[in-house]
Amino acid sequence: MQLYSSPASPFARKCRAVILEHRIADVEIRDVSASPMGGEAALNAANPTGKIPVLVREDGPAVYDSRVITRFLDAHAGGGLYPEGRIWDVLTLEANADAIMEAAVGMTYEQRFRGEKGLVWDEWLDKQWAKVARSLDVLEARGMPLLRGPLNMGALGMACALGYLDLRHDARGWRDGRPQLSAWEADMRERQCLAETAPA
Ligand SMILES: N[C@@H](CCC(=O)N[C@@H](CS)C(=O)NCC(=O)O)C(=O)O
Repeated sequence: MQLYSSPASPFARKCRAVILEHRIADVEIRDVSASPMGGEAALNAANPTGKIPVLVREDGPAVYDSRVITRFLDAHAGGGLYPEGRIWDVLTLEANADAIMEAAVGMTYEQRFRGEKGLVWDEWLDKQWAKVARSLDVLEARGMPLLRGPLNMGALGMACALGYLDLRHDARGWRDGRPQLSAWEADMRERQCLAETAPA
């Protein structure tokens, strides 16, 4: 199998982290170019929406998006990241991590692509950041037990989301006023599967 990926994508990082965490040997990472303004042909052929990540399989149709791939890979490796006893909490945490990434990646695109045209809408950027900030406040107030427990896919996804905030939106200072989340993230980034997938 091949995972269409790119080093800075937090969605693709989730999948690469699962591959490393489970030591999955039969997935090759292939870096492709993805952009809302047009990605490469092979990517569009594998996923008509032109988004990464995509898991291309020899024995079946391609699998996307990241939440489907992470679940596929976890099952492929025998499971563990989606504990049945907490499944709805874990899936909701992963969905929240993805929503943070969507808001943050959208902000990056607004600045990069619309910025080239002088069309950046600051109020829209702030409203996207508000989604991120509210999510992090909820985690700080009552999300820490699920983050700190045995490793699950929601926690892994959230670590990737926070890593992307550091990469692209560091100036917004997500750590301010969130000491528990900051300390948790500092521990998580040392895990091998996250250290080896850290965006440059
Ligand atoms: N919901 C998708 C989102 C993936 C996504 O937005 N990936 C970005 C890169 S970080 C992308 O491919 N952007 C290209 C585009 O928007 O066309 C998932 O979870 O896989």
